[in-house]
This record gives sequence, C-alpha cells and structure tokens, in this order.
Amino acid sequence: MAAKKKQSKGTNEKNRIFRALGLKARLKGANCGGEWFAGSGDHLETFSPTTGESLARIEQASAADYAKVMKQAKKAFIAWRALPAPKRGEIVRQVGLALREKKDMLGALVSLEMGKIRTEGLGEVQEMIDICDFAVGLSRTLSGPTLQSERPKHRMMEQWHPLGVVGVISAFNFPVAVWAWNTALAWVCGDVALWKPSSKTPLCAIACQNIVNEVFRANGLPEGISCVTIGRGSTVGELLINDHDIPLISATGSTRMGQRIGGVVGARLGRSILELGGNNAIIISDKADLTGALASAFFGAVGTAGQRCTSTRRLIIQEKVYDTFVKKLIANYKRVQIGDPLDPGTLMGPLIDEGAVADYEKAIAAAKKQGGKVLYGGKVLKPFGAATFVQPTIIAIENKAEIVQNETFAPVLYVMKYKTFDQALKMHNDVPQGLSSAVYTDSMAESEAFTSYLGSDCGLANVNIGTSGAEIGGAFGGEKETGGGRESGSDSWKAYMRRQTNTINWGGEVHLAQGVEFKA
Ligand code: UN1
Repeated sequence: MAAKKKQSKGTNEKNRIFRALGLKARLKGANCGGEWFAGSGDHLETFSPTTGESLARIEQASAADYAKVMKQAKKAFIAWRALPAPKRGEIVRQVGLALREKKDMLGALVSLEMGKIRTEGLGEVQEMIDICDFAVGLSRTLSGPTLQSERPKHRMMEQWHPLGVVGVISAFNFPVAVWAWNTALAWVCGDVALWKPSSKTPLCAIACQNIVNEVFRANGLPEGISCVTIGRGSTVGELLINDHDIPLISATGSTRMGQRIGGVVGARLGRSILELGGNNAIIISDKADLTGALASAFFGAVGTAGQRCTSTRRLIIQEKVYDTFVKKLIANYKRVQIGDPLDPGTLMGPLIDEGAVADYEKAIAAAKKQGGKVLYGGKVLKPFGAATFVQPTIIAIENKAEIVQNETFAPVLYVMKYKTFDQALKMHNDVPQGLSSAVYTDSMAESEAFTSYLGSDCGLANVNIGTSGAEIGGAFGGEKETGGGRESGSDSWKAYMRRQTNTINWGGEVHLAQGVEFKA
C-alpha cells in the first residue's frame, strides 16, 4: 500500500468505538444471545474503506455453527410467540432506548466500517430507533378485519399469527438500519430473526447484536430470539436460503443475488421479501423550483457516495432548463469535500472497496464508448493511500445506452434531456428496475400524472423531494427487477405473519355455503 498521506479520524477513534460496542481485534461470527462462537477456522478480515487498514479478524460461522444457531432459534420461537404482542413491543421499546444510548458510537462505527459520512451514519441509527418506535405501536395494533358471513349466526374474521424464524440477509450499504427494519417488525410479530450480514460490514452486525443481547438478557428472555451468523454466502447463505425451517427470507442486495435467493426460496415454496437494484431518476420540469431540485439531485446522487439503493442515477431534464441546471449542479460538485467520513467537513467518503472503484471506472469507460460525455469527475483519488475514493461524476448520455440501463453502485449520475412530459415519463420507466423515483414540478397536472397509473412504475414516487432518504413510516421497496418486496412501514408487517381466516358458527345449526344441500 502507498504511504499514507493523512491520518484518518477513524484510526484515532477506533479504540473508543470498539470499547463502547464490545468489539475486539479478534472476534467470532456466531451468536444467539450468549457467548460468541465459531469453529470454521476460516477467518474474515474487515477493513476500513477510508485507509485500507485492517479493523478486525472474525472467525466465520461453519455449517455446524449454523445448525447450533438454528436449533436455538427454533426453540426460542416457541417461547417468544407465546408472549403477548404488546409485551414483545415492550422489549423492542427497550431496544430503541439502548440504541438511543449508543447512537453516537454505532453511527461512528457505520462510518468507520462502511464509509458513509458522520451525519449519514447517525441518520442510519436514527432509522433503527424510528422503526423500533413504529414497531412498539404496531405491537398493539396488529389486526385483521371482521368480515360478513353469508350464513346466519356466523362470524368471519382474520387473525395474524407469528410465522417462525425469519432470515435477514443485509447489504453493506445500510449495515444496521435494514436489519432493524426487518427484525423490529419480526419481533413484534412474534418471530425470531437470524441475520446474515454482508461480509463487508461484520462489525456493525456484531455491535448491534451486543446491544440487543443486553436488553434480552436484562429481561430474562431465552437465547435465540436474535441470532447472527457471519459467514460465507456459499456456506451460511446457502444453508439459510435452503432451510425449510425458515418460512421467510428478507434479502437486500443486487438483482443477481435476489434472482438466486428468490429462485431457491420459491422452489421450496418459502416466502421472500426482495429489495434489489434501483435505477432511480428525477424528472426536472421547466415548471420546477430549480433550487429545490438542485438540492435533492445533489443529495440523491452524491450522498452516501452513490451507494444507496435509492441513490439518484438519472436526471431527466426539460430541455429549456437543462443547461442552467447542469451548470449549477457541476458548480455544486466542484465544492464536494471528499475525505475521511468521520471528519465533520467531509461531504463524501470512500466507496466500500477497490472492487467498487473498479465498477465505477468500468461504468465510465462504457459510458464513453456508448456515446456519453463526462461533464464532471471520472477520477480515482487516494487521500489516505487506499484507492477507494472517487470523484462524483456527471455524464451526459442517452437513456437507452446499455450502461444507463444497469445499476452501478457508485456516484455516477447520467443526465439527459426531454421535450414533452410524456417523453420524460417514457424515458423514466424505460429501465429494468423500479425502486424510487421523483418529479420536480409546480404543475399539478405533471405531478398528478407522475403519481398516477400512467406515471412512474416505481415502488416509491415522490413529488418535489428526491429519490433517496425515505422515511420508515412508508412501505419501502420496488417493482420489476427491484424484486417486489416491501419492508419497513405501513402494512409491510403482514409478510412477517401467518394469516388465518376464521369462520365461527355461534348459532348451532349447520349451514353450508353457496346454498349447497347435503343431507342423508
Ligand atoms: C438501501 O439503500 O438499501 O431511502 C436503503 C433511503 C434509506 C434506505 C435505503 N432510508 O435512502
């Protein structure tokens, strides 16, 4: 590695963060509430994306460790589902309090291990706190309707029961929040959760598990309600998705990964919640408040170094305002402070690793070949020696170019022009993915068209706000290659429960439905 030019804040703060969150230089990758264990002999090393320095070595979970965890999880489910839902909610309330206490250090760990800037690391922990609060309320309102029976003196109703062990597979880019979205809901629904985090961010998972373990222990609850296995996709991942004892797998990651998981889980008729790739665009109309559009496009494309599944990848701009808008955007890009994510002055941290940088470079080369013109950026930077930093990049290109049709998990923004709003809508939907979308306009007709059945085909469609940074209260997820799953707010909880329709005869006489007569 090249000599370090600067000392990162993370190097100085690492010990403080580790101490606060129960982390050490050597760790083990399996846990269901008690001691951490692992016996694979196979070690995973986790690195700071900022400096490239090693943060810790973790012995990964083996197949035998997985079996031990699952045994405990299945046992715990029997006890946990018997607790009334509001009592489960009380535990989740305490998890929310514990997260509030550790917010600062857990947020810093997210920045240290994943590379997002301080305010975004803290924001991610806030999402965890918010979903806990949401789940607490939910624990008293998980409800089904009473329906009208066609038979006299009968009542029909729906109930929702706990489902079982829920498998959660999470990605590096939201190393703590997406787990919390799934797990907080699963818990109040009476399920237990087994988490397989990304191998790029195992420390975040260990820290979260340490926090919840204390809460479960203090309440005298059995081990196994919260479980983690850190391990290879080819061992732990495959065991998890093939396991008939796991009725639901919730997975966040690439479309390719989702195709594999959806296929395997579908073949065993399990249920999956898939939250996969996006190709999120903002349509910027000539009738828009361009100052607001600029702020939203800037955050959407540069925030988290373009590594959100909701990151803005495309701007579809009305031709009359295109030049002015792009010029202003470039001026903003020039002011982006790139550097240590833990430094308060930094606006953009590193990409997760050198592989991500290679994808960034490949995308730019492909865009150039396919008729694109780099308007800003395109360079790899090494402020601390590791080649994990890049310039945020703007490329003028056609929507139909092959590279634009694919998600590149990096701060590369494609800009394009439109004449009519119908054209903009067509371009907008003309990609294989369907996660998040936005329009900037003050025209009611355009705004209504965008959110109508003729408009955006995405799971999230916003007006006068950007594509990223969704609140937890809404259902989160998207259509087409995004996978169709919904997590987080609204009625997403229903996927974590078993629905039961009950018909109750309180009149004594037997009446067959549909008027059928059946008497000897
Ligand atoms: C993700 O990138 O996988 O809407 C999740 C957002 C965040 C969640 C992103 N609340 O950008």
